[in-house]
Amino acid sequence: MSPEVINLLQRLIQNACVNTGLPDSGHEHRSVATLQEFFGDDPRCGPCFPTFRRPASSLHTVKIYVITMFPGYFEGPLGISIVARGIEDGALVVDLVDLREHGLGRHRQLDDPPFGGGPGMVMMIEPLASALEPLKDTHRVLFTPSGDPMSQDTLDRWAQIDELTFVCGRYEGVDQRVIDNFIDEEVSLGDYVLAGGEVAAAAAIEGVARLLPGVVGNPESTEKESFRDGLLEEPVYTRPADFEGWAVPKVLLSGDHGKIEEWRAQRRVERTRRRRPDLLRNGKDSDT
Ligand code: 6GU
Repeated sequence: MSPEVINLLQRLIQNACVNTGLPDSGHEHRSVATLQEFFGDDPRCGPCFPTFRRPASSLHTVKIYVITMFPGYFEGPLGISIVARGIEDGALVVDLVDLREHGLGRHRQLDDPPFGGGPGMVMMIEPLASALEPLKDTHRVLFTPSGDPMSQDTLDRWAQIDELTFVCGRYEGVDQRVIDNFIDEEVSLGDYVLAGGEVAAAAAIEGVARLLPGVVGNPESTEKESFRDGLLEEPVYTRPADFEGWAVPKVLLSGDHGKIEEWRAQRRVERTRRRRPDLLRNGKDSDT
C-alpha cells in the first residue's frame, strides 16, 4: 500500500472513532496509530467503527494560501504542536506565497505613498493582483485592524472551506481596489494595532487546524469550550490537592458529580459576568 493510501485510511479510521458520538467507553478513541492496530485483534476502536456515519465529504483537507511579505515568520507556528500535526496528518496544507516575488521592478517594490498625502505607505495593487489572480476560486481573507473581529464562529466557518487565502496586510493599509475586487472578507484580531496581519494569519491557521476532524491531538470535543455556549471556562486544578497551603476547592475532591457540575456552572457564569459581561448580553439564546 502506498503511504498516501495508508495515510488516508488512518485518517478515515480516526474520524470514525472521533465522530461516532458514542459516550466515552473508557478507551482512547484517538489512539489508533497503525493499520495493524485497527484491523488486528486490538478491540479498542472496533466498537466505534460500525457506527461510523459521517459522510466521506467531511474528511476534507483544508488548504490555506498565505500571501505575506514575511514567509519566514510562519516557520515557527507551522512547525509546532497541533498545526504541525495537522499538516503531517494531511488534514491541513499551508502554501506560503512570498509577496516580494510579485513586487514591481528591479527593487520588487510593494508599497508607495498614499494619493492625497498623509503618513506611511500603502500596499500597491499590482503585486497583490498578481499573487491573488490564480487564487480567485478560494475564499480570500484580508487581515487588517479595520476588519470584522475574528471569533470562534469565524473559525468554525473557515474550517468547513476547502481553500482559503489569507492576505497579511502591512503598512498603513492596502489599496482599496484590492479589497473591492479580490477580497471576500476583512478580519481583525482585536482592537489594537500590530505591524502586520501575520500574527492574525498564524492565529487563524491554528484555530482552524484544531477543528479539523482526525487531527491527532485536537480535543475530543471542541463543543464544550469557551465561546461555544457563550460562557468562559471555569477554573481547573490538578495534583497536588494542597500546594504549600494553597488548597484545591473541596467540592472537586468530593466525588459528587452533581455538585461538581453545579460548582463549575456557577464559576463559569461568575467569571463571564465579571470579565465579559458583553458575552452574557449578546448570548445567542438571549433576546435582549
Ligand atoms: Cl489583522 N493586522 C494588524 N496590522 N493589526 C491588527 C490586526 C491585524 N488585528 C488586530 N490588530
